[in-house]
Amino acid sequence: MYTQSFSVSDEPGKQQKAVLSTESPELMARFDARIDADGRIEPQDWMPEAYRKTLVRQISQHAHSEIVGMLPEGNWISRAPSLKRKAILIAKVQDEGGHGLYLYSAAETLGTSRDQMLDGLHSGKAKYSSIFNYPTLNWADVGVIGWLVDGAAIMNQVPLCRCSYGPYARAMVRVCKEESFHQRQGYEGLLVMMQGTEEQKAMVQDAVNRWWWKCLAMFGPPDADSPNSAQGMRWGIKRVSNDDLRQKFIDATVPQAKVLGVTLPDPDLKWNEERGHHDYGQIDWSEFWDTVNGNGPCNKERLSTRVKAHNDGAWVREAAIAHARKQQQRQIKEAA
Ligand code: BYC
Repeated sequence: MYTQSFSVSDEPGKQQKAVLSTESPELMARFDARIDADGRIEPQDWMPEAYRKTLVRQISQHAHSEIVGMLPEGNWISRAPSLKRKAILIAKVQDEGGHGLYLYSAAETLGTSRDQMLDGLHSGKAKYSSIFNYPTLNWADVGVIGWLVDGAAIMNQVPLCRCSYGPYARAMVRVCKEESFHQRQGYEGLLVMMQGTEEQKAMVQDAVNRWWWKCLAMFGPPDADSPNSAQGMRWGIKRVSNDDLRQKFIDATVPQAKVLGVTLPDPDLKWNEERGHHDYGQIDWSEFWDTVNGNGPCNKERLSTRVKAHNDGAWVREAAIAHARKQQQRQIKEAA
């Protein structure tokens, strides 16, 4: 199966059982008690190997999503319609790079090096969010990514601020503050376009039509088909299930679409008084899995751009290491 390079075994329960059997019952009991009391696990604390692996899998995937997520919007920096929009977009794309760095650092506290994680991404073994494998065709896509993609990301990420693993939870607090600015700048950009010409309004509607369903799929497979959810929730890594987050996102977005003056492309979308939620239509899961498995419209392009950027940046990494070595030698000399 195509999977994360650092995920637990593909054979359900196998690796976990093997590892747990070698782990001390007292340590395990102390860990479980801390989780049950809604306490935090820190890098120096003992943790079961499967918990560590699950975190590395999720945090590294999250970090990869942030840095691959810079690409679809980065394409528009040189074509932004005004200096103001260009400055906002540069700041946003730069923030995403920063989010990737916080997250790689959080994953490093679990004993996996950044080089290992990047090898996983560049070799195509590690996953990143499906959403970044679709093209950005017009300027309204930048607004819609801010409004819907960042909006979905916030919905998913706010509960992660309460994740049981301290470094991940703390990184998410800062990420969420910045994501909230990203979401607002997108929505504001779209509000301006919707007060413009008929052509501008049509661009916004077209972008909404193309991104809506992909954003719903971003939350991951339905709970019944989500192999990692039960354990992730037991460990306090995930706090809200994929389907519940998806529903919260839909309920929050429908009134925003109304204010904006766009239609969400789902004839089955309607308020259900009994459930107190919106009903919605069928998500195309086979298209989602094709994309996750490397066959979406832009997977190859995204990966080759990332690999090229990494290779082109080799001299910067070498120079930084040489500089750090020089400084260290100087400090040793001064201390002698
Ligand atoms: N895309 O058992 P499940 C951003 C995988 S970036 C690809 O439900 P889990 C932004 C899943 O990994 C936002 N793969 O898994 C940046 C698993 O495969 P593996 C990124 C997906 O972990 C720039 C398999 O499907 N956010 O905000 O319990 C500009 C079964 O799924 C996806 C995060 O990464 C997907 N959409 O739940 C703008 C949040 N969905 O790993 C915006 C952190 C599922 O077993 N991650 N898969 O091989 C999470 O919250 C959880 O990992 C997920 C999945 C909800 C995504």
